[in-house]
Amino acid sequence: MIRLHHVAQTRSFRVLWMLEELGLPYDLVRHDFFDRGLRDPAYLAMSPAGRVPALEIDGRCLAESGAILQWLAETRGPQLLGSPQERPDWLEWLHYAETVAAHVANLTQQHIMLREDHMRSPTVMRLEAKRLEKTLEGVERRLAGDWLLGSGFSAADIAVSYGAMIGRRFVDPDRLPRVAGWLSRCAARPAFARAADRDGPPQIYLKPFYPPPEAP
Ligand SMILES: N[C@@H](CCC(=O)N[C@@H](CS)C(=O)NCC(=O)O)C(=O)O
Repeated sequence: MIRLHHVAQTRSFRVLWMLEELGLPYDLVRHDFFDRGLRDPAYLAMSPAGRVPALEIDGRCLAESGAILQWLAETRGPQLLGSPQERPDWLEWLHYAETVAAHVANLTQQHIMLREDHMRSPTVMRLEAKRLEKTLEGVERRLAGDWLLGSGFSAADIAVSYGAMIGRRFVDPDRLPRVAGWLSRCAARPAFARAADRDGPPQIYLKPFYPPPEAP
């Protein structure tokens, strides 16, 4: 039995998509981002920081989306590990995904979670949007073919593209044509479409774009 603890539009989408790519049967447990459910002691026993994703698998519960993707690829989907020669690149991208996602998370806090204007910092919002853009420029420079690795689609694409897709709500992607093409190829995958169907109604990002505040 595999059971994914999930909130729509969050990093647990990475795992949802990976499970669909692998064609594995799984149960989905939906959580609410805005109630205190993720802080419940029973949930904290599964996910130390009370975050999603958490995956019940192989008689335990595993947190951290990067670790989960790696475990799934190593145990059930070697075709998503990239070629052996590219394993260092695969690992680099798997972790780069969190370099991207950290800025997305900060922007999400600033634009969405902090509900009152006086709680937000326009300086942080502008800075984080620039820093997110820099991480996506890094992807733009490295993308040479259809996928992050020369050997083809892998879990690295799943890991990094989640942050890039949400990141487009904070950074104008028009300046990053290779990233835009790569994201279209990701979205065209049948497993992505199945995961998107199961993701659930949007809870967090209700606008297509959240512009940075004007500089004074
Ligand atoms: N590095 C962790 C980060 C997990 C994480 O922060 N998830 C967010 C959603 S994207 C979350 O659960 N936030 C709930 C909270 O902060 O209370 C991973 O990749 O799984």
